[in-house]
Amino acid sequence: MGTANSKSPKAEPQVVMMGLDSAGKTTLLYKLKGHQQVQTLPTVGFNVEPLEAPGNLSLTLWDVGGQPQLRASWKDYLEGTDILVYVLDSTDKARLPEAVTALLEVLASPSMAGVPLLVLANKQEAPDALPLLEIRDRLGLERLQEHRWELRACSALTGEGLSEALKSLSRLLKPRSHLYHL
Ligand code: G3D
Repeated sequence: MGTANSKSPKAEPQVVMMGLDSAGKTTLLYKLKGHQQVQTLPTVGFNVEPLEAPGNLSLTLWDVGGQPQLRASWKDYLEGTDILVYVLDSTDKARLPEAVTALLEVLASPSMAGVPLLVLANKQEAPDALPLLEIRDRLGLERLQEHRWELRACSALTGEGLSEALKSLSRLLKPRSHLYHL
């Protein structure tokens, strides 16, 4: 995605991965991809990291916590997004409301109309992780009318659930799949 309004013609799916800081996004990508130079673009004021992901996916990684004043410019960066991957720290009960608010704000952006959503409930190997059903309810996923979505449990630490997450990603990238999965 690079800079705002600088899209080249689309060759591969544009995946935006978001979540609060410490959700585990970077760990997740390292696990999926192996080591790769992560380049932060500090000029835009939040962390935006372009990366290549398995399956010829062009991926942009965002931290969305703590910068509400910058959210007005999101629409410039979200344009052309094919799928939103939202990573949650399943152990961070205190910041779950903030994570939900940030997700709903992103989904409300006009650029996100109809864009499918994959929620990754990360850190599920931790003994104090919230169960998936509770996460589904707290996020209000079943009330999302305008987005196809899937919710997957995973652990970026152990790698558990990541192959299923990639399958969900390809399924959601296929147009007109209308199945909703837990
Ligand atoms: P971010 O890129 O979303 O900001 P990071 O998050 O990938 O930097 O991860 C933040 C912290 O969470 C790191 O711990 C990382 O090791 C940990 N983490 C990531 N994924 C998992 C997981 O699946 N399980 C557990 N238990 N921890 C995870 P540190 O201690 O380095 O801050």
